[in-house]
Amino acid sequence: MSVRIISDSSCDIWKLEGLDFVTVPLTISTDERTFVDDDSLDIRELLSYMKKYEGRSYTACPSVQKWMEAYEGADEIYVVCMTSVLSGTYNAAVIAKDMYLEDHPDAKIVVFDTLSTATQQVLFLENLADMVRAGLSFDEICKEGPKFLKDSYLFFAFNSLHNLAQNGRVNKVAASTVGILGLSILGTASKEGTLVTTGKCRGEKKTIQTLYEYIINAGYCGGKVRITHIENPALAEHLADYIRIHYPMADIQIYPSRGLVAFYGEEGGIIIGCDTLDSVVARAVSRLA
Ligand code: X90
Repeated sequence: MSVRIISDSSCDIWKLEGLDFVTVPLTISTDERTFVDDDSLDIRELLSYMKKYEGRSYTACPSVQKWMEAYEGADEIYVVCMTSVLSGTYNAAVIAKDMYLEDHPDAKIVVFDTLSTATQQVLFLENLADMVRAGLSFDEICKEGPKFLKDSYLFFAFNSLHNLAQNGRVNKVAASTVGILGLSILGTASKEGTLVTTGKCRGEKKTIQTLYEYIINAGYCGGKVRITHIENPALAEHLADYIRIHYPMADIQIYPSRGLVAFYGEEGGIIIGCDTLDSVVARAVSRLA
């Protein structure tokens, strides 16, 4: 029996060690060009093209057909999608599931809506991978999976919300407060799957301190931290160093973002995902199950 884990390309990772893992790309377009968010995409080129381009730019979720192609050939399929509130990705994956099952009645497919994206989606995928490696059954994983979402958090600091506002993913009032040099806007993924702005701050030091306060208030206590940056490795490293002052054993990993997140987070942006004591306990329990 073959097991496959599939995510949309907003997750920013490429591999889950030892597992069959596939990512299905979203696309980023202008009226002149389309960029597919796969391993051929050059993020630098995408960002510099977007900076110069003056017209409208937008994104599109994977088609039902693309999801069906990704399912092909596997028996037990776990699909992980970004928030269905902000993207049609989840809906397309569910329609593809129903169509795939008509032709492959013995296959098992579950589609998870992370109600988030990026680093929180990475944490979800890692937990899912752990459960698969531990040999949990399909039904057990379907039941345990969503619990991890409740106990992990995502926060971001962006220099611009222009692309989010232009595409109706954040309200224009929140977006209009940025664009002032050196000011970052901070926000989070709500438990309902929306993007919520939570404040603004000036300068790298303040940004790091505030993101650290956010994760501590959310219940972080030294476990996993995943950081995605948009062409800003220094900020990601400094944030990691700051967390390690307080939690020297913290499990931190840093990734450069892929295309979808680079487009919406914009150059210089950073996204952090963390787990909490509850998710550490949930992980231990599902391993024992
Ligand atoms: O279907 C599409 O075209 C994709 C639309 C995606 C819109 C949102 C992308 C956000 C990426 C991450 C910031 C944190 C957001 C939290 C969301 C719940 C940038």
